Amino acid sequence: MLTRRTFMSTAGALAATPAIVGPASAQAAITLRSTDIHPDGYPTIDAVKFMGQLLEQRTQGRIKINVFHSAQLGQERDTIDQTRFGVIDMNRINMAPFNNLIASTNVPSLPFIFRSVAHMRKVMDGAIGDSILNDFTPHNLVGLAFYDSGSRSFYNSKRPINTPADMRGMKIRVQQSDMFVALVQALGANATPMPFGEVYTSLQTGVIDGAENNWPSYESTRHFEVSKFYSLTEHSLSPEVLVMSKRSFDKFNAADQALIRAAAKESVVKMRELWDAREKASEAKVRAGGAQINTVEKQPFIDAMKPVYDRFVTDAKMKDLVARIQATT
Ligand code: GTR
Repeated sequence: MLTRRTFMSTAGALAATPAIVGPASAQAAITLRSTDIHPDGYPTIDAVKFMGQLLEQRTQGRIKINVFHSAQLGQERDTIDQTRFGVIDMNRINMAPFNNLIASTNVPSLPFIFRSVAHMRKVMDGAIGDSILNDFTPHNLVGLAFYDSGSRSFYNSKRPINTPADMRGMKIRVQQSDMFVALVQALGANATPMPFGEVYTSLQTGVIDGAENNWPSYESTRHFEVSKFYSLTEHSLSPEVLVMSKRSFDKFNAADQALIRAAAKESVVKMRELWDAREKASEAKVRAGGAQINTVEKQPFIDAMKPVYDRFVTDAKMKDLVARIQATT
């Protein structure tokens, strides 16, 4: 829903004299509503705010973004349809909640697909990333940019995880993605898909034994207080994505659309600066807060998760994406 700040009397005047002032849509100030589940101050929030500042400057205040943080507009999966229908204009969300809807989004979420953060950035910034962004269009969404999400590792309240066998029988929360369910099942654990906002209480009450996430989310949610064993499996670098409702996007003329796309891409640079700093700060905070961190030998996890590729990388297009990612140096 675009919030138009044009006063009714002005709109009436514009409608009465279109030849002089031009089309009303080119004049009206617009505030885009953007959703995010993270709290204010999280890098994804500040990056979208930065994008909003760029747009505001470049349009003399005509286009702005209002970021609704802390899941004020709903948990991730619930916000997808609202964004598709144009109730929400923009959505900063992880790739995982799209996995069941858009096949190619599974690819960058796959376990151990990226060799490093640098590898992930190179792939997502290039032609492979662009082709995945384009796959949002048939779903009434415009893929604007990818943001970093670090690497996801398992944490739990029972014991340090050193090998897949240590996870056998554990109840692990995953995002609402069949691929993540399969990834956890491949380790012999029980996967419980659940919205992000329910994880703290579920850990606290023992509904689940653990979950998986990056340093900043493990810290900002305070999951480390109720799930102190954080084992550095670093099994997925599933990136964040910034999408816009196609309905909202189509209301802009081509010049404004280009400004929106450019500002989104520029916010990626800002986001990475914020992200790199936040990862370090979050790690320090959880260590100081009593989290027990251990590194793991990754090969047994890589081997155990191989069946996930067989099950999810099925069509020629996905096979090609995986091969191209692996060939990217
Ligand atoms: C975070 C990510 C969120 C969401 C969350 C989760 O790292 O930024 O978008 O995916 O993980 O686990 O639900």
